[in-house]
Amino acid sequence: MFRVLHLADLHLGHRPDLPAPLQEEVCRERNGVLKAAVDLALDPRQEISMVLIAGDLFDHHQPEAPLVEETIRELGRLEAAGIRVVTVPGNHDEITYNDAVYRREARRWPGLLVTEPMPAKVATLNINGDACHLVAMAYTGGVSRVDGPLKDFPPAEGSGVTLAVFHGSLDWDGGERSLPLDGEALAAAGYDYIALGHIHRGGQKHLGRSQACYAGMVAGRSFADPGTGSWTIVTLGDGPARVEQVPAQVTPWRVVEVDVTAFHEPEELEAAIRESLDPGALMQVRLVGTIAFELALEGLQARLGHLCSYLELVNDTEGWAPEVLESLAAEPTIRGLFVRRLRAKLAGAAGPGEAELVRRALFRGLLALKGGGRSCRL
Ligand SMILES: [Mn+2]
Repeated sequence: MFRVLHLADLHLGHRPDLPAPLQEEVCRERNGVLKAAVDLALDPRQEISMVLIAGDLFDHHQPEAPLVEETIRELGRLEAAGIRVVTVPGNHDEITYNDAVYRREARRWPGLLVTEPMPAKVATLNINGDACHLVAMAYTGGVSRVDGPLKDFPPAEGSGVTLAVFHGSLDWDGGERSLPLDGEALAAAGYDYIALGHIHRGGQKHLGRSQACYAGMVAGRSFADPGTGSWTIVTLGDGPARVEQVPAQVTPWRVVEVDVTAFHEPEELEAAIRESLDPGALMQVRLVGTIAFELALEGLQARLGHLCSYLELVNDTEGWAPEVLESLAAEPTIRGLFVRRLRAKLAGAAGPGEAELVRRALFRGLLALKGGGRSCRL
C-alpha cells in the first residue's frame, strides 16, 4: 500500500486580472501552492510516497527564471526525502517549443520528467517494496500523432500497481489545444489509477476496474475558473484506488447572485449584498432581476468593498436607463403608450412621494409588459 499526492493545473506564474497590489498578492499566493503541496507531502502523517504532476504545473512554457528555480528547489525537497516525483508537461507549459522550461531544465529536473510523445511505459519505480509501473506521455506538437481520441495505450502490468498520467480530455474534444483520450480504451488498458489534468474543476470517473480522476486546480485563477480548494490524495495497493480530498488553505474566488426584484429601497439591496459577502474571499456579486430604483454601484462599492478580500459588483439587472425609456416611449405599442402616460404622470406628480410611486409603477409595469409590447401595434 502506498499513498500518492496527485497534482495538476497549478498554473504557477499566472497573473490574475485584479488591480495592483492585490494582483501581486494573489499571484504570490498561487506560486506558494507548490510549497504548500510539498509541505503536505512531507508531513509524516500523510505517508505520501509519490507526487504526480499531471500537466500545467506552469501557466506558460517559459516561466520567469526565479519561479523556475523555486520550483526545482521545492520538487528537489521531495526527492531528497525519498518521495518520487513524476512531472508530465501540459498544454500551457507545452514541451513542444525549443525554449520550453522542460527542454532547458531537463537535465536537472527533479525526479522523472516525462518526454515520450505517445502513451508509453515510462518507468517502473520501487515504492516501499511495491513495483509501480508508470504510463504517460508529453503532448509534443508535430510529433504526437493525434487525429481523434487516443486509443492506443500499453496494457497494465500483471503484477504491482500501474498508474497512468495524462494531461487531456476524457471522452470530450476540448478543441485544438486539448489532448482527447478514449475512455473505453483507457478502461481496457486496466490501470489501477489514471491521474488526469486539464479539467480545472476536478472530478472522478470509473473506467472498468480503473479509477480516473481529475485533481483539478487547487487555487483559482478567476471567477470563471475558481479552483477546487482541495488536494487530491490517492491510496493504492490492495483493492481499488481510494481517492480523498483534503482542504487546502487558499483564498477562494466566490460568485454570488443577488436578485434585486423584491427590493423596494436601495438600503434593502445593500443589506442583502452585505449579507452575502465572505470576508476571506475574492468576491463577485452579480445583481440580477429587475430594479425599481436607481442603482448606484460606485457608492455600494465604496461602502462594501473593504468587507472582503476583493469585491466586484456586476450589474446584470434588467433596469431601464433614461435613454432606453426614451426609445420605449417612442414605440407605437401599448408599452410605448404606457411609458408616455406614466412619464406624463411623473411630470405632474404632486411631491416626491407621488413621483416615487409613479416611478415604481413605471418599472413594474414595464416588467409586466416585457416582450409583448412590440407585437401590439395600435
Ligand atoms: Mn490547465
